[in-house]
Amino acid sequence: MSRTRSLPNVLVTGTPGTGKSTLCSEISQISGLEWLNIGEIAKAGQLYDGYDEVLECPVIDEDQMVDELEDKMTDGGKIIDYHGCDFFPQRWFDVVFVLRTNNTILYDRLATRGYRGHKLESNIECEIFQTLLDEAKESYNSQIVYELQSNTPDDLEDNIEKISQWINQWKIQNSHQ
Ligand code: DAT
Repeated sequence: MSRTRSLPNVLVTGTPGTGKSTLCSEISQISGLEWLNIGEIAKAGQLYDGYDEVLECPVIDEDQMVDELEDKMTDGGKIIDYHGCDFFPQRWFDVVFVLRTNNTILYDRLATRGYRGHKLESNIECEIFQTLLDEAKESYNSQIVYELQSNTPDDLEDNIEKISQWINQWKIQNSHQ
């Protein structure tokens, strides 16, 4: 599938608060990949299918979201971030990065964001049980899934560097096609 793309498609996943949007925004500016923010796309198109009482957030209509993104993903050159990944077609992505954050740091970030009670606890449990890492490994070829620590500004810089290098390497390897 990637043979038809002149630029790769990158997925960044992880528990809410691990730094996905921060990282994607930076990568998008540096690499020229177009950042597709799933939360904003869902809101703009009202692509919802109910409400999650525990996580206190609307539930995305996964089939509608996949239909909405299909053509853009086929073109390549996209970076997507979302706190879930099992409903995206495997063929869409050339690489998957899973952000991981220390529980106490994540707790502070989510509390600052205004998360409380069940919502806060559920998200911390999601990180403790490495739910998104397991989901990514089950949904994609484990050879394209990379775990990245996302605790400090230094980690952010390292991750920007690693992903930029990965994109450059992909371009070199695919330039003959
Ligand atoms: P997400 O998109 O995964 O929900 P975010 O990008 O909104 O997360 O980041 C949550 C908060 O944490 C935000 O205030 C920015 C901060 N942050 C993100 N990555 C960080 C890092 N590596 N070091 C320190 N703070 C970080």
